[in-house]
Amino acid sequence: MKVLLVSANTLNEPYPVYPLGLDYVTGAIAGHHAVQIADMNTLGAYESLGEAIKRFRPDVIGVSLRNVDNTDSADPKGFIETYRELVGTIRRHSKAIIVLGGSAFTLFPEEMMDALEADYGIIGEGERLALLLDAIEARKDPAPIPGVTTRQVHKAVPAPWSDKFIRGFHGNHSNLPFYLKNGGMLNLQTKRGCHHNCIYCSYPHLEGHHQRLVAPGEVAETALRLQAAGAKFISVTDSVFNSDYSHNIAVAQAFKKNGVSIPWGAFFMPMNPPDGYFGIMAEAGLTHVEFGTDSLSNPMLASYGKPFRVNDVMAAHEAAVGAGLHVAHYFLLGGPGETSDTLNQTLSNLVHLKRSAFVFFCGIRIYPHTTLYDIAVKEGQVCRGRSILDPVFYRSPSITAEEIIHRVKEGAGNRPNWIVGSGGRRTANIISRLYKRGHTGPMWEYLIA
Ligand code: B12
Repeated sequence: MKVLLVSANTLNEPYPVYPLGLDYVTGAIAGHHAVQIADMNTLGAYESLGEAIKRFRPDVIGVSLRNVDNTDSADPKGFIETYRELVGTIRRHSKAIIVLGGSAFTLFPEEMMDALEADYGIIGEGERLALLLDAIEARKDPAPIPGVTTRQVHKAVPAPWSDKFIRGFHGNHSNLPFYLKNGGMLNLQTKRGCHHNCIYCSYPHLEGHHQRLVAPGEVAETALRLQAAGAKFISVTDSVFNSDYSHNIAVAQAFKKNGVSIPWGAFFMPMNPPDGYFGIMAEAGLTHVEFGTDSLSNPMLASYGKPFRVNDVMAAHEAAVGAGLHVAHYFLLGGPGETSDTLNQTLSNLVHLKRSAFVFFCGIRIYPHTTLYDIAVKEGQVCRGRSILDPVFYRSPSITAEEIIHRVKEGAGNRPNWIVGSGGRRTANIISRLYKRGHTGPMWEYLIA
C-alpha cells in the first residue's frame, strides 16, 4: 500500500523540532509499503499538502499529532482547530483511510477521534501501524490489535510495542534542509520508558514505566548518520537521560569509539552523579545539561514525588558546571503544597546555582492518568468526566499564580538568564534570527552571564 505520513506540528517555540516519531513509524512499515513523509513545517500551506496527496495518491494517511497545546499558562495556545483544518484538507483531496497517532493523540484519544473524525487511531507506539496496515490489506477486523481505536471502540494504552525499535532515517528526507537551516538540530532516543513517579508527569503513560535501552553501538551509529546528514547538534529526547548511569557511560564510550564529533544535549534529573560522570559525558560531546529541578524546596520536591532533594540538586549542578558544561534548570512552580514559604526557599536557594539559565513555568498542566489529576479532582479544580483537552493548570490553593509570577519577575530583575515560561513568540523570534545568522543548537547558553 502507499502510505503518506503527515507531521502536523508547526510550533516553533522554543524552536522547530524534527518529527522523530515518524522516523520510527517509517522504520516499522517501509519494508512492506511505499512510504512518503509530508512535514507541515516545510510544506507551509495546506494547499501544498493537497498537491503532495494528489501526486502520491496514498491509500492510507497517518497524521502525527505531537502537541495538544503549548503548555504555557501565561499565553495558552491549543492546536485542535489547526489539526481539524489539516484533516479537512486531507479529506477534500483524498479518500484515503486516515489514521491518527502521536503523543497528543495518546494523551487524548477519544477527544481527538471525535474532533478530527478520523477512521482509526493508534494509542501509544506507532510501530503498531504495521499491524493495522496488514489487517486493512487482508480485509480483517483490526479491533483485536492493541491500541487501535475507532470513534466507536475506545482502548487503553497497550503494553509497549517491543524492546527493539527501528529508526527509518536515511539522511535524504525532504524535510532535513529545513531543520538544518533552523538551528541544525536533529534528535535521537537512547531509551524509552520512565520508571519515576512524578505526580504530574505523562511520560510513563506515553512511553511505559519499564525502561527499554537501545544498544549503545546502535545509538552511536544513529548519531553518526545524523552527523553525516549535516546535523550540528543532537537533542537526546529520553524522558530522563541519567536514569541509567552504566548505559549512559556505554553510550558515551560508543560515541567516542565511533567518532561522533558534534555536540549534544539531554534532560537530566538533578541527582548526585557517580564520580567523574559529567567529565565522561563531556568528553563524548555533551555540552548542554537541562535539569528538571522543579523546586528548591524539600517539601515541594517531596510533594511532586521527586527522588532527589535540594542537596542533590546542588551536587549535580556543581558536577555539571565543574565539567565545563552549559547548565539550565527548569522549575515548575505553584504545585500542590506551594506556599509563600516554599517559594521563598526556592528563590533564595537559587543564588547557589551559579552559571546557569533558569526557566520557570507557573501552574502545572494537568494530564489524565496522573496523580495530579486525582488531586485536582479532589480539590475541585477539575471535574472527573469533563475533558481537559483545553488545558487546565493546577493552582496551589495557598498562593496565587499572580503572586508567584510577580515574585519570580522581582527576583529576575534585569537578569536575562531568568526566563519565565518557554519565552513565547518573542524568544522564538530572537532564536530564529540567530539561526538565520548561522547559529546552531538550543541557544539558552547565551543568556548566562
Ligand atoms: C524531548 C521533548 C521535547 C524537546 C524536543 C527536543 C528535540 N529537538 O527533539 C523540547 C524540550 C525542545 C520540547 C519542547 C516542547 N515540548 Co516536548 N517533549 C519531549 C518528549 C520528552 C519526547 C518527545 C520525543 O521525541 N519522543 C520520542 C519519539 C520517538 O516519540 P513520539 O514522537 O511520541 O512518537 C511515537 C508515538 O507518539 C507514535 N507516533 C508519532 N507519530 C505518529 C503518527 C502516526 C500516524 C502513528 C500511528 C503513530 C505516531 O509513534 C512514535 C514511535 O513509537 C515528550 C514526552 C514524551 N516522553 O513523549 C514531550 C512532549 C511531546 N512535549 C510536549 C510539549 C507541550 C512541548 C512544548 C510545547 C513545551 C514548551 N512550552 O516549550 C515544546 C514544543 C516544541 C515544538 N516546537 O513542537 C508535550 C506534548 C503534549 C501537549 N501538552 O501538547 C509532551 C508529550 C510532554 C508532556 N507534557 O506530556 N519537547
